[in-house]
Amino acid sequence: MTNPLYDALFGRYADRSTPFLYMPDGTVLSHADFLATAARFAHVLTDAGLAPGDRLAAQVDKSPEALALYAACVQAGVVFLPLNTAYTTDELSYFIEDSGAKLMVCDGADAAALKRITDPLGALLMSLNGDGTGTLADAAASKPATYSTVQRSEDDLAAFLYTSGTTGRSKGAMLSQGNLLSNAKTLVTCWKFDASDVLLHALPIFHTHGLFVATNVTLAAGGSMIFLPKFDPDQVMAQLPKATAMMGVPTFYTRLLADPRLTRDLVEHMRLFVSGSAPLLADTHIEFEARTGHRILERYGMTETNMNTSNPYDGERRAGTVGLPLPGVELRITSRATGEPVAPGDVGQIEVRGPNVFKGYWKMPEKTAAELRDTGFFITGDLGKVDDDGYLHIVGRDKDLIISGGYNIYPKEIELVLDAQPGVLESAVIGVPHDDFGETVVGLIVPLAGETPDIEDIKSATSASLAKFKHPRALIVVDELPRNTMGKVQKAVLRAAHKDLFVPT
Ligand code: MLC
Ligand code: AMP
Repeated sequence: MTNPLYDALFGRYADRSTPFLYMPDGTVLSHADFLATAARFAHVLTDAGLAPGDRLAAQVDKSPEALALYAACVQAGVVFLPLNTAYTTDELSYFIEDSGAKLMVCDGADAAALKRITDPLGALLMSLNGDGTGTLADAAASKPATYSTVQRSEDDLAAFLYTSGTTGRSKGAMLSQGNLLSNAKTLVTCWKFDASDVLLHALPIFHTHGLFVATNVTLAAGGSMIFLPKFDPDQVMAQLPKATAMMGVPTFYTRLLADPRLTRDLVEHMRLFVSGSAPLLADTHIEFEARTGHRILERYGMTETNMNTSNPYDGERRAGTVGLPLPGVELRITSRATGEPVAPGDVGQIEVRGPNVFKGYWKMPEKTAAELRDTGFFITGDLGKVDDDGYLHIVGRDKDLIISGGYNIYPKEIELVLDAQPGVLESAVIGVPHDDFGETVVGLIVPLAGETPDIEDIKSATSASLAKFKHPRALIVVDELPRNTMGKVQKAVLRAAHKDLFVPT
């Protein structure tokens, strides 16, 4: 039986007692122990009636068991749908229903609230807590430590990751085994990962960066990870001496730089620092090199495509650029009007094609057709240009998107909530520069004639329905929104007017 993703990432380590996860409390989990847990979980999934191709949604704290659930899904051929732990019950309800998930795995503390959603949808519910306990773990305890891996091909789906959209409705990006595997193999080669690597892992494991880049690359190389629950500067400083590589969003690097404990001595032994998910300011790149002697390797990717470009491991890592197309990835810059390539060096839409590009959006053929051309090129929604040496510079976004601390936030989703509040005529949500998160959310509210909206009530309403990272950090009441002759809100004007709100002047 073959299952390309399982075989490459997990199967070959099943009987190895080599270290896989170093936990902050000093415990070490071997590859074999990790895979035994995954196999037991796979039995639970199969016994619960999940067949290959069924979806399993998981909103669980980061833990070895949470990662084993991913491995279990790959082994049982189940499509893994990880969800941000910050999502509210309102948000989760959409993902469970839209994906048609057959099983939802959540923290025990949320089970009662989620049962009210899963029951009417006919989905099963199990719990897995941050300490590895829960009804899933209970059911797994009596299962065998080996599982007969389900046969899959590279075309079969391995995961759904939901990404928000400009309409406010999230889209499930369908990722195949081949998408994930091709990218993992490419990155192992390009970034020279091997079994001696110890990756400092402080990212969440419900997004591309923490799961499909950091984890898959480590697994594909046979290496190990220092598995931290989150980015905590004290833990990171304590663990850096034991690591060979780290991957992070730019906020990790600005926070490290703000800490006097980051010294050349502390990280001299490190092999690699990678940044992505949001723009790394050239200043951060330069300051990091001056302090540590390391040039951060910046790369560019997205949920739908995994990684597209990377600065070179050996060649020049150029600050302010996201490097060169990865092997196997074709990149072109096109005109928005014609869809044809622009002149060399000109700015246009960034399009990519390759084995890394997803299979489309779940049950959304029109959205898929709008972004994924028949030729296989995916229109990323990012704007960029390629310089004379082939390095890609991202110069902006053609999509109304805010990236805060590496999390994507689509203004439309917040505007829909603000517009529905009493006393509100309309709203506009923008991203403004923020010295810690890169960008942060600001909401502009136009009241209905003669009314004074209650800002505290509006904040409570956004808290109830939207994940915390999406909450506007400022809500500003304005008389009207600037519009162009077509009647479209001029967000650039608003961004310029409020650009200094969250950066020290
Ligand atoms: C947490 N908060 C955020 C936030 N993260 N608010 C805005 N943006 C964020 N990213 C909230 C918290 O709930 C808290 O609210 C307050 O902000 C301050 O919290 P904090 O303690 O400073 O945050 P922290 O827990 O330290 O988290 C910050 C962070 C984290 C940057 C470490 O957000 C993070 O790990 N980001 C990584 C995201 C990621 O993995 N992106 C990859 C996507 S994949 P309060 O009210 O309680 O104070 C992708 C493709 C690709 O993009 O190319 O990789
Ligand atoms: P996501 O949908 O969460 O996968 O986010 C993908 C988006 O993050 C991309 O379309 C880019 O806008 C942005 N992104 C990822 N990496 C970088 C980077 N290195 N520089 C600038 N933007 C990036």
